Amino acid sequence: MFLEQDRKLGRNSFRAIAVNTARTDLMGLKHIELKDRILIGQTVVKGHGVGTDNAAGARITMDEVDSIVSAIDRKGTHDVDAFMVVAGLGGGTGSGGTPVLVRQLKNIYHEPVYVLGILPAPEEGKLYSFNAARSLTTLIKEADNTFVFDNSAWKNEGESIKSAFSRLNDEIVRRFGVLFRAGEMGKAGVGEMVVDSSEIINTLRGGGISTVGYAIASVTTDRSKSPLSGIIGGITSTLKKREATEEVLLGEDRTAKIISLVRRAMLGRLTLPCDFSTAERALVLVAGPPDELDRKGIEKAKSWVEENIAGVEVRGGDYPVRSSFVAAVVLLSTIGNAPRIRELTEIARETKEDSVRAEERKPLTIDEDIEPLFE
Ligand SMILES: Nc1nc2c(ncn2[C@@H]2O[C@H](COP(=O)(O)OP(=O)(O)O)[C@@H](O)[C@H]2O)c(=O)[nH]1
Ligand SMILES: [Mg+2]
Repeated sequence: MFLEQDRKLGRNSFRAIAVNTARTDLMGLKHIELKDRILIGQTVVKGHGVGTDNAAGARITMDEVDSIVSAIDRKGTHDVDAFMVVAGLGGGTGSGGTPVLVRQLKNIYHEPVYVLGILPAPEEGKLYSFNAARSLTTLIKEADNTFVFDNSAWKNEGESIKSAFSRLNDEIVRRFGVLFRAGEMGKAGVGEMVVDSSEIINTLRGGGISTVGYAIASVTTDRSKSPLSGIIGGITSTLKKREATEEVLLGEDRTAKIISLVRRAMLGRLTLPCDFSTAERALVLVAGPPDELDRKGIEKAKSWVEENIAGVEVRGGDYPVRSSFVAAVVLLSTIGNAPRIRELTEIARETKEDSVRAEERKPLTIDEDIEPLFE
């Protein structure tokens, strides 16, 4: 999805390979070349996937991690700012394989290794929650930081998780696309106070779990205009027009507009809903047409964020882009508390107890010395 956005923008911000134990999962990809799709575990599961067995996912990834790393190396790694492993954490391959790959990448490269981990919705079953809890526990130890996106917080009531994927993916790309590209922009130094990739890296250096807030506002009063694709709008422009133009910027005080937008980003739905007052560090990013990127507004918004999180380190800057929208992205790093993570831990504990009980349960046997009539 990040590659799709790259293509639409005529950029080359991301390089990616895809890894899975299931051939069908790899076949469905549209933006990754065939040679960059790595099927692992062929001798074990014959391209059928590991199902929900994340221990098998981990084992297979361990056995074949060298071929994954060579595929990454072939894409060119000399100029990357960071590595990002993107995976759903509820299944088998992503859940088990991600921590393994992260560890290997950290052993080989100097650049930070991050994860974008997607939490399953409860309707996917307890086993998915169990897998996600185990994977996250391991990731917190292995990765430099783990961004979390919670499917259950983003899917609509009554909507099936599968039918929601493309919309959810759009929400993911919209947020992380702006964040990661902003760091890249820093090198070109076009904005007044652009962020550099090192500032993103420093924001994330506490490790643990991080979450991202986002808000958007129109800069014109022309409500018929809805250019929601592009860097700010994501890929498929699923954002409702009403939602986008909810707050019309023009005519308001530019400083106040930026502050209210940043506030909206932080108080609105985060990729992982959580108590933001427990965040260690934050990064505030305001993207939009240069005329709208008010420096004082960004500084004041940063102060406001600083007052509202646990730590005192708040970095930030602007990201000038051609658009009729202004977007605020707030990265809240190393959070201390999220209800959904606690819920996952709880479900995982119950699932573990259930399976222990199942193992202890043995069917009745007579004496093992008495031979049956036939075997
Ligand atoms: N948001 C989002 N989540 C997805 C998508 N595909 C899979 N997931 C999530 O990732 C989980 C694992 O995917 P699955 O194919 O079962 O596992 P794996 O391929 O063995 O890692 C699913 O249960 C979903 O919660 C997607 O396109 N978008
Ligand atoms: Mg799969």
